[in-house]
Amino acid sequence: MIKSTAVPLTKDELEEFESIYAEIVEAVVKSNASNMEEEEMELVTEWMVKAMDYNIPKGKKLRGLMVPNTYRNLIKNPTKKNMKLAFVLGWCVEILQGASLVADDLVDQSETRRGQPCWYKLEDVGLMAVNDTFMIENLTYKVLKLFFESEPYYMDLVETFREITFKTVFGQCMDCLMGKCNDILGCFTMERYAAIVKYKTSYYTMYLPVLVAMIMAGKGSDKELLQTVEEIMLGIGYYFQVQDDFLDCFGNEAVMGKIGTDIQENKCSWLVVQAVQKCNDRELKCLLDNYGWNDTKKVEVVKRLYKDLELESVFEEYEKNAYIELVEKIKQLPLEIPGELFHMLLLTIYKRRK
Ligand code: GPP
Ligand code: MG
Ligand code: MG
Ligand code: MG
Repeated sequence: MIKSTAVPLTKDELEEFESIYAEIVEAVVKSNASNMEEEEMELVTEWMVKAMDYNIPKGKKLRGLMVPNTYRNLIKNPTKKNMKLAFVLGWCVEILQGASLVADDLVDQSETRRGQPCWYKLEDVGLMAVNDTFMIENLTYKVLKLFFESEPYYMDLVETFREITFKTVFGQCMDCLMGKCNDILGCFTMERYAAIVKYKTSYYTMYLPVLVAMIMAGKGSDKELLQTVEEIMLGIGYYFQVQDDFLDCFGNEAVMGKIGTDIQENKCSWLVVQAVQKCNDRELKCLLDNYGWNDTKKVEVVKRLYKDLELESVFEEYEKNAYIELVEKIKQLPLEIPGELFHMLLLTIYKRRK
């Protein structure tokens, strides 16, 4: 493993990033108060803050931190004001992520997230979570407006968040449609898997944070450069989702803070695609009989089959090669974009266990 020479965020900067969250909440609360004068609406603001605090700041913040990280490596000596804006922009990505996770846990029927019950699982939330996904998603645009409206690149940011969210919901739709498929051989192919991952995960997880930082840094209109960056980030995103799928079955729930549901939900997961490719006729029959049921015994049978097919070592081999391939691609990046930065981003997820 080679070390990256990119400039990481300092301890002070990490602390500043954390502390800006409270400032963002304060700004939207204040904006609510001046836009909705009815006393009753205070209850809404109270609920909003509760939904925000539960769903936004408690994650790894991998995506959010990528924004200032990227900005810092694109602009050598950023002003204090712009660095702060990069932190706020990072939180915008985290807000969108918060909304996405609330929706994802609903459709995936998950139990826990980030070490706590999923939002929709709370007694006083339930299906209100559907409205809360709209609320949290819209907060992304509220925060953009409150902090970026006077910047020349404001509309570019809005359009970018909108476009990428649109791609993500298409990916989620495809992911859920596969969950209804009972033609294992026809549905669980590598090509289909790649399409789902590109849309549901890679765009918003990997390309969005880098793209918005590039827009802030004035590098958002070089089409060729953007295409190169898109390709590399989609590659890293694919690797990220393969890890997520592997951990869904083989990860430690306590470390990850979430309990896997891919087998129960009949997901087109990397593991099932690998299994289909390795299965003999008997094993395929076993998969057909047991995959996609919310039944502990059946889930155990599938996990046993994955073990027998040695999917853990298939994953280890994949991970090793994926890293080497991605580093090779990064080395070929043009000079106007700092390759070390992408290497640093890759290292933050390499061999992750959560
Ligand atoms: C990951 O799928 C994809 C998302 C979390 C995207 C959500 C986006 C929306 C617009 C709803 P996953 O279900 O494997 O993630 P996890 O394992 O974290 O539940
Ligand atoms: Mg999920
Ligand atoms: Mg999902
Ligand atoms: Mg998953």
